[in-house]
Amino acid sequence: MKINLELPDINLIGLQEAPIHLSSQIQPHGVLLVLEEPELKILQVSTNTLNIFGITPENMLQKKLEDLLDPFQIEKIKTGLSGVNIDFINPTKVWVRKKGDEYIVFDAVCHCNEEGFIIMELEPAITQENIPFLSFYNLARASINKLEKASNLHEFCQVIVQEVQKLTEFDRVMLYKFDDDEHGYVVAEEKLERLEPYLGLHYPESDIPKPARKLFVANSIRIIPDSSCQPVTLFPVNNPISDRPINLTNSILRSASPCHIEYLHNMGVGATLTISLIKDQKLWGLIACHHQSPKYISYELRKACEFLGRVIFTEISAREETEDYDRRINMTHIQSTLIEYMSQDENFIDGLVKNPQNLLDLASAQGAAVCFGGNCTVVGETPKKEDLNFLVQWLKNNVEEEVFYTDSLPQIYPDAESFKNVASGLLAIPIAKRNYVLWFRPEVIQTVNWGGDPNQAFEVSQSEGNVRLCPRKSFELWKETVRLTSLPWKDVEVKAALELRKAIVNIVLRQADELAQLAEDLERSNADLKKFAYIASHDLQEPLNQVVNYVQLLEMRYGQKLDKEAHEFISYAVQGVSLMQTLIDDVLAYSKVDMQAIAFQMTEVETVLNRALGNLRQRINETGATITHDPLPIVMTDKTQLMQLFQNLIGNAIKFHSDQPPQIHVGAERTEDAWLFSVRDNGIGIDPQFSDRIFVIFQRLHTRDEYIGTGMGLAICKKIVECHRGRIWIESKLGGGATFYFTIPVGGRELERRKGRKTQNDLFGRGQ
Ligand code: BLA
Repeated sequence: MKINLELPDINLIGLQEAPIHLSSQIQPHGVLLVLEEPELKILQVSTNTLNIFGITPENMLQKKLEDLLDPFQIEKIKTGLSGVNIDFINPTKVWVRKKGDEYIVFDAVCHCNEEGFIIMELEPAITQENIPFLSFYNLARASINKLEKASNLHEFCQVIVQEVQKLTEFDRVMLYKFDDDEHGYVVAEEKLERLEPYLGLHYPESDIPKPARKLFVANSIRIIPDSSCQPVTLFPVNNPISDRPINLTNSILRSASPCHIEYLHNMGVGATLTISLIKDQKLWGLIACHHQSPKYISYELRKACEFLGRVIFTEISAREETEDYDRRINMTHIQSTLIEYMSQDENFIDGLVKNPQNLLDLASAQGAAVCFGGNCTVVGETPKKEDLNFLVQWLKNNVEEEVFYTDSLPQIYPDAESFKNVASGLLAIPIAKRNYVLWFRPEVIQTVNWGGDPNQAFEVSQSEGNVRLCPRKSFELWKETVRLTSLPWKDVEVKAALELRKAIVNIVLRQADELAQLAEDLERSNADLKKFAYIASHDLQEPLNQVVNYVQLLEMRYGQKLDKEAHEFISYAVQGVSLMQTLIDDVLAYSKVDMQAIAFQMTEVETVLNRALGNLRQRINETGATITHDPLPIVMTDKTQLMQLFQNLIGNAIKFHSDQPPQIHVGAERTEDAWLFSVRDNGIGIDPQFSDRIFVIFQRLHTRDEYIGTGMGLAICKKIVECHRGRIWIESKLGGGATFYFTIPVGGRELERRKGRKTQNDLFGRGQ
């Protein structure tokens, strides 16, 4: 809560969080004794003993408990103290002789405090009998029957306050619930008609400071029977053994802090009874009872209320959980649909945004954006793209958590004011630092009804060097309109976003894994191929040579003795061997084309082409081929591979000539980011349906009888082009000649970027 104070150097937190359990003061309607085990020696006593017992506090300190109570009661108390649960003897009726035959009956309640001292508190008994448990039960049962009939949570809360009001007859009974930010509001109220209603009013966090909340978790019922009473101090003030104030956390008589007493006076309250409602070890809310005048109720009745509080609260929790459960089931359904789509799609972002409604419903948002790699894909109502980019930048610099959310973005990121209509609320999950999934909620102008001005929840007063807090005087309805604020993000929604984050991270990781696996497989198959090529060239070459040598020997030595058919067979064998040799060479050539092995350098294409033509000279002459070309550029390539590429393509064009002498033209054309080369011929062409097959390793469209060759040439071409990050394809018609196209990107991406920068420098002048 915002507090406007002009006293910056005052330790507000210290004042708000004063240790109220160490007050050393109690309410005067009872007597408190601090006892030391095992003899139950009296160490401290409240200073009202003279009034109540007729014994001065000083005299009390000379005594043991057995000097005060009769042996039967002492026995009972000692048994209780040595038992498992001290509460079994609470309360014990005890008779203390005041004078002569005058006895006073008390309800004695004992507990052992944190420091190991026994604290016995005596409250005047209303009846002399112990109220049997059954009456307790009957009181509670009637209420529980009614509660079972309540159909919803709201009605249920209303029945609770009605029943507690009937049991206790307090003027006003409220069910007060804490919100996530610790302020609270009245969700149900039963009151005398003439009192002004507090139902629906909100109260600032500071009305019930942290230490008070902590006490309420430990000690779940508390009574202030007379807010105007004068508290009494303990004697001595400090515990004589520890030399410190005694810890009164679980005391029932502990005096309320003066600040709270003032608060009650300002509110016109004479007595209060407060029952805590605890869920998962946290204070969920309170049943707060007010009476305008002093009012005392017995320990038993208080216990009955506490019991009722516990039982009914189990029911509240169960009902809350059912509502939560239904919401969670729905969430889980939405989540799993999203995750399913995401993992089916190659690009998980498509999976997310393909399902706009689910993405929005997951966080009950009106807009969402998936920002990945500098690109934002949006669904529903979102800020404009430029605004999103700045917002993402801001998140990058300011958010480290796995999830970030606010219901008032403009307050922490002022630029958001311009798009408050769509994004006053933001929920964001960062993925791998630079990427985000964002959800947005519009501004909702809410009017919050406060019990008094929350910005002036209290004042700091200074008098005679004493600084203290005073609660506000007015609790009148005070309306605060909350602007630049969206509906708050609920816990379930934040959790759902976190779950989605986990799923996305998993998918991204899995895809990265798959890519790495693919790369690894590829590397392995390349390595296998290289190994094979090595073996082929060395180990196979030798037996092959042997075959050739012996066949030739056979021909030389026995040539005359062999008939014509035998000569024919020998020539087939030689042909086979030479084909096999070409095959081996080709596989070796193929395996050498390797991304890693590429040596990029500035290459004059014309020189390279001439070298290829040189290698093909004999076949050019044999076929009478003419080869022309466009002016050729200088490009970044691997010279040897480019030469091989031209040699294969032109060799191919010569091989598949028609009945005309081959006419081949090498073209070169600059496109935006590459050189486009072409090799056009007037040969037999191919049926377009085979356009892709021809580039596959060992694929042949013709038999060896028609055209010799291994079917490796074009596969090698394809690999060379791809190693240069280019593309290769053919355009052809059967009988209509063919044109092979391939591209060589200009200098690779890196070079392109460097060049771009240089041009800019040139434009704007260097050194600026
Ligand atoms: C305690 N304040 C409380 C309690 C309630 C409230 C319910 C505990 C009940 C009790 O011990 O009686 C507040 N009571 C409310 C509210 C409603 C209500 C919000 O009926 C709404 C209908 N309080 C202040 C300031 C201080 C402060 C400025 O406003 C000073 C720091 C203190 N409140 C304060 C303290 C206690 C308290 C110290 C604990 C009292 C104690 O047990 O000693």
